[in-house]
Amino acid sequence: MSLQQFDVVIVGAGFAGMYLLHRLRPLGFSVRVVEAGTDVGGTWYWNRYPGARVDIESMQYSYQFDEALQQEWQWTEKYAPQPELLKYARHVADRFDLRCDIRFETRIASASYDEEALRWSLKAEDGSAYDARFVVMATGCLSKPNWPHIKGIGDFAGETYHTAMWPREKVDFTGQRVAVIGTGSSGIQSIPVIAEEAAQLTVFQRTPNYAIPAHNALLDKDYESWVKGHYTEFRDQAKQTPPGIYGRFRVGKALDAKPEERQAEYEERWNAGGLAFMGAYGDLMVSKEANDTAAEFVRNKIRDIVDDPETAEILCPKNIIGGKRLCVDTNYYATYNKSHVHLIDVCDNPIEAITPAGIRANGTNFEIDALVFATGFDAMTGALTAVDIKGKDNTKLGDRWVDGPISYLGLAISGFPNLFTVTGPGSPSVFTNMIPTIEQHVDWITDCINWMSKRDYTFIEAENEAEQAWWDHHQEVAAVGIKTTTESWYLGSNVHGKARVFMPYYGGFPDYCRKCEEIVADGYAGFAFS
Ligand code: N01
Repeated sequence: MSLQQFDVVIVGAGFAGMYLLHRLRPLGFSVRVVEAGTDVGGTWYWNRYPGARVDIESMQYSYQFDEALQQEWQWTEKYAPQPELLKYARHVADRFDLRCDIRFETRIASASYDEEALRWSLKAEDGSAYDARFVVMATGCLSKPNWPHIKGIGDFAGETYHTAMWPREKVDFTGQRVAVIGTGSSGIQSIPVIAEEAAQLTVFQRTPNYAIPAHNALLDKDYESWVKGHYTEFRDQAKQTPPGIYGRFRVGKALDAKPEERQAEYEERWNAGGLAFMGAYGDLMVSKEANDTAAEFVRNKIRDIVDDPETAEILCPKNIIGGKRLCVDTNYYATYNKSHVHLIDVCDNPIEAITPAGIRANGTNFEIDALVFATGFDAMTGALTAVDIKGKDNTKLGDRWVDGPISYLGLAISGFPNLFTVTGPGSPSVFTNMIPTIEQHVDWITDCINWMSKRDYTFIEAENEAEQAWWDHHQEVAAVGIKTTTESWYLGSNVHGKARVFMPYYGGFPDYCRKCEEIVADGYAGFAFS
């Protein structure tokens, strides 16, 4: 196959890749997006498991770069389900005529930087090759599935599924004995739906999780009209909050409130539902004692919902609330009241083996017909190091990051010139509403490439010192409070053998944006150009 040359090659056609293409093309750059899937949508293309839906309210989980787009699109539910999110991505691709510059069903295998030509050479698994001045990795934070380290993982003789690689056609579990391993967001969303079909459902839980009810419903038309009438203020206010989400965040301390006030506050937030529960007080992620008040509130809810006290106790998390990503559920805990749903605690005694007939755990053989891995992702770095990226001096990104990632603002990595990452490690990314965060990164990257082009610069590289200073700051911010006291995918501790380093930036979206703006105002301080 012949080599194709572009100004910019973008890897991934999710929300980041699509918006990058839309921004770069009218500026006169030749652009090619290369995507492994058969369609746009990224996360919402791959994650089709039963019950998959967004945990940010739909009215906020959308692009804001085009007023007509945000006015015309109509969500049907408070929290959009995966098929509707995919429909939205497809609508954007059609509306802005993006598909003609996207090559689908093509997985990039390697990217190497030519220090003489100051260009990247990319090769795909299908043999196609691309040459580009710039590469933008728009590969997502949660896109490389994590397969657990369990003996006999490939031995099961029945159908095996991973929530992050769900088949495109409907999977029918009717009459089947199904096992689910994993109780993170994907497990918590899929378990109640699988339980509706399966004859028997056995859930293997290593760490119990906190889930706040979604109270999902059809989208309130009056609310939709109000938001659409005030979109600018609505979006602006969202950007002033740490997670970039419109909502009520209290700065007061849980420990200063009287117990009955606290209870009322938590109750109100539980009844409203969703991630805003953690906005109840400003010290919940700072003080373990404060956190305990919210954690115990949720544990008591679990004890109220689940009929069998023993099962309820197994479901009650012992770690802090908000250490792992909070889950947003529909009927999760109540599902364990169904007589055909069983919970197996594998916290102290890990699953012994996967066998041809099923799962062996706690000395028992569980015979099943279908096995679902809801075991998450090699988050933040997995999709980047899965590509054999070689920068200056032929250094592999995987080697550079063997002790954990380091980057300048989650946007660029020293030693890897002319390569940008969208929502990379060191940026707020997964702590925020992802689409606005993606837009902020894409705007920054596009403006930077355009700025360089106007000055005839062909080389940009994050400087070592600036990168180290940012990373030190990022780690210092993470170390304040109690966030890092829980093992989680934020730290990479869910992946066997992965370095334990806190990856998303915890300083909040507003401060991060200010830092990005200051760097630009300072002539892209911390970057070298030629
Ligand atoms: O993955 P996870 P996820 N034996 O890593 C368990 C986003 N998301 O796909 O906690 C037994 O959270 C593991 O146990 P432990 C969201 O940001 C969003 O659910 O490591 N169990 C854990 O219970 C989310 O946080 C939505 O002890 C094993 C589970 O597998 C992120 O994606 C929906 C095991 C993995 O949970 C990841 O969520 C879905 C083993 N050997 C996802 N290995 C929305 O709502 C792993 N586990 C938008």
